[in-house]
Amino acid sequence: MKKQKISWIVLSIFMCFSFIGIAQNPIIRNQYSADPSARVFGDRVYVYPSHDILSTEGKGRKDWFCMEDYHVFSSDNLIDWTDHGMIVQQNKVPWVRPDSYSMWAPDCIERNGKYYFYFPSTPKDTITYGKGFTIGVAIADKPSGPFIPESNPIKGVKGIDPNVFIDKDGQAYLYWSSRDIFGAKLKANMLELDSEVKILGDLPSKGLKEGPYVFERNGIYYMTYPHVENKIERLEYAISDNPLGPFKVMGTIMDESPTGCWTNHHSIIEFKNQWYLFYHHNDYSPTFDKARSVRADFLTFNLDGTINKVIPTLRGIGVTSAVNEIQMDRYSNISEKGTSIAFVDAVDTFKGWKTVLSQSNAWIEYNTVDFGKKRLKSVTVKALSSTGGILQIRTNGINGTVIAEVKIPVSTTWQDIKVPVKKFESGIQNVSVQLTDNNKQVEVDWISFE
Ligand code: FUB
Repeated sequence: MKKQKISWIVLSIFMCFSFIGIAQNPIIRNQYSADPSARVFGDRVYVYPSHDILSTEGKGRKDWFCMEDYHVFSSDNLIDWTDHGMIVQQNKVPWVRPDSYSMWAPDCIERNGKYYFYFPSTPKDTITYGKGFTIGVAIADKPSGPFIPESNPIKGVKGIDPNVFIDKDGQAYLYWSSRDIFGAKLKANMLELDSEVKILGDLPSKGLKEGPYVFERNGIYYMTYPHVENKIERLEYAISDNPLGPFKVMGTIMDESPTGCWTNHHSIIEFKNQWYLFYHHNDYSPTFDKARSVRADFLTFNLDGTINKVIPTLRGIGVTSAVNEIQMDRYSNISEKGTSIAFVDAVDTFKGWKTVLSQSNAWIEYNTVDFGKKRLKSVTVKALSSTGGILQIRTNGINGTVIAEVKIPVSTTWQDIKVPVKKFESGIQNVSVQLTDNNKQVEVDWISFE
């Protein structure tokens, strides 16, 4: 190995803590994460989420949000996500109470080659800044940091969930929430308000609103926000011809979580001519909704600029290479009967999920897999079965061509079973796995081609 290559590897180890390499939802798989603020900087998407941790004795409030730092993640293909490590932590910010565990939803924006990271927390000095949340800024020369926190929070701001929007004319706006949504102009230094604070009062008056996220498309300013119309939050939007309104309420972007995750919090970006919604759900922690995980799905507009409702998926975004592990449990389609999804290890949920096929013809399908041009000769299935069973693997979806038949042996431990691919279809394919026999049960962790 050349010396230059060795030093590059050493450098990468110091700069990036892990390479996640996963396309499906949730996209962040090495920790809990929430409130994703996605931004396109250069040819990469950067995601600045909150970092949920579980409170323990003396660390945060029991059964509540517990957050002590922020990481940033990035990807150039929306599949392989890099964790660039911790960028800001509560006990390194001069104005933050070092044991506040209140580093809630952040945002980041670029201006003149500097990256401004906005974050809410509770101050040490409540006489100067008052009780409750206020918002501070940390500045970096690169989107992945290092970020240097300002000594004081922004004057005149009380609340959470900062969001910054820079208009075409260069004017920057800061939005935040505290039951209602507030907005003000920012000075060119991005650190001070440059106008009166305005309550954006034309949004729904009943129920909590938070997590503002503003963007502009074809001259329409979209104010998007989680809102509690009933019991829990759903994502809604309003539009205007001005960044500070008045806004006209338009409708829902994403319905309430069907499994009751109380919060949702999102951001919307366009990347390589496709729009995306980043949001969160409590995938790794289904019984505790303060330990959340970031997801992403496609977002589309109608010709008149209205937003089509986004139905959350497990499949998520991005093209998965056939030579990587294809996690079928993050499916795009599933048979009505006989297929279910479960954690591989209910104690350590970060080990991910498995597909359980438990009756004949039960199937699962995973879309947008890139088989490339070069013939792939074999497929490996990571499977576990107490009964044994035969799986058929197809490209072109569940009604497509059977490209391999895999005999899964009886076993009490996970096995990698490799068989030849009988027929190869190149390019982007939807892959399905189907159990052929009755009275059998086969669990599949992933499949992968070579
Ligand atoms: O993550 C803590 C809080 O929960 C955020 O600030 C809100 O937007 C909600 O997601």
